[in-house]
Amino acid sequence: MKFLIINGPNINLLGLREPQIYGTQNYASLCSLVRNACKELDIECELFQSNHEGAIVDKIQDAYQNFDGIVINPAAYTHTSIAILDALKAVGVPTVEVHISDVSRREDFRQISYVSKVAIKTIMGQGIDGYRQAIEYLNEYLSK
Ligand code: CA2
Repeated sequence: MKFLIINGPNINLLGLREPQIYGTQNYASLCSLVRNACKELDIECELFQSNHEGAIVDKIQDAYQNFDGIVINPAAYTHTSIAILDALKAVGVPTVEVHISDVSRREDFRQISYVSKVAIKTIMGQGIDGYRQAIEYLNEYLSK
């Protein structure tokens, strides 16, 4: 099995500021956690981070017939991007949405998620461990 892990804008700066919201771990730690979680389940993985909406759309399109599942934290694009939603719908690859913080308890402008409309599950407020939970959920979903 092969998973694509996508992170959106500014996730590469994790750990730099706002530790009360996003924790103290940096992006390198997030990548290690993801690699270890996949290794434990014998899943191949590719990590992709971009600050550009179109680059994320391109990567989702590349996932067509190349990946069994997608874990995505679209970051701020969660709340704005119909293009990312449409790309996920177009490729039809089972997708789990992750948010490090509990967006449901934050500002009004974070209350809409376009990706939630296609995601088989959304995990939020679990810190970076949410990525492990997403990988485990996707693995169980695809193993059924
Ligand atoms: O909680 C999440 O995972 C978010 O997707 C993170 C996004 C935010 O726009 C979403 O509403 C929720 C922001 C990610 C990066 O934010 C940083 C903030 C300070 C320092 C470094 C990164």
